[in-house]
Amino acid sequence: MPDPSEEDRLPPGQHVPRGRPVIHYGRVPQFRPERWSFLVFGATASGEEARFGWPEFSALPRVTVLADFHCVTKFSLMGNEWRGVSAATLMRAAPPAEGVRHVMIWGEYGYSANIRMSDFARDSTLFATELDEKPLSPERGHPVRVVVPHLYAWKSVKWVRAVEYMIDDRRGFWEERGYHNVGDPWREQRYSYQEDADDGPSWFGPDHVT
Ligand SMILES: Nc1nc2c(c(=O)[nH]1)N[C@H]1C(S)=C(S)[C@@H](COP(=O)(O)O)O[C@H]1N2
Ligand SMILES: [Mo]
Repeated sequence: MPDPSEEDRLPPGQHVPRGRPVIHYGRVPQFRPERWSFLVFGATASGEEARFGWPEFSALPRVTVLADFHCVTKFSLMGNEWRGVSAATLMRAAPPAEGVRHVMIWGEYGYSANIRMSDFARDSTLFATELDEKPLSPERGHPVRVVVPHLYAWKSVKWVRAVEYMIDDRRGFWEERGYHNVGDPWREQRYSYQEDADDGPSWFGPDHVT
């Protein structure tokens, strides 16, 4: 039987599936700690990029976030206990320049997702290393994945390797392929045809007014 409180927590059009689906595009990368690095680049406050090796990243303080997780293909994974480094902690370690309004999150093999700085800076946005008190499994993003629980799950980049601070918005992997630039599940922002003019960058160049 579905838990009634879970039903109340479901955004429109979502359901709780049997089991816990894993999905991603492409293959699961191998983690090699000695080769792994995490880069913060783009419009940083210092003008320099910041690089964290695995030991440096692992030394950052962790928080726990309890959150549901909504895939645009309409299943939701309820009650996940994520543990990891909050976006706020990362921003203190490698601050953005003034005027940064958007962030591109980069995963292995060039997967990417753009989010607004206001979404990145939420308390519940984190770089998770654990799910339900266990290290992330390889297919869930080991060693680190992003979790942005209040947006559709394609924004929660697995195998994350970099964060790019941006003054102007750019579309990520799925946002370029017809998915909504913002992706709020409570507003059912699934597809780009639903976008208002201020939800995303123009498709036709920066000077084009739509
Ligand atoms: N690097 C990477 N991250 C990704 C994806 C991907 O294809 N590559 N897929 C996204 C999508 S569409 C979803 S629904 C979630 C699925 O997370 P899960 O496998 O832990 O359920 O991961 C997201 N993060
Ligand atoms: Mo998804």
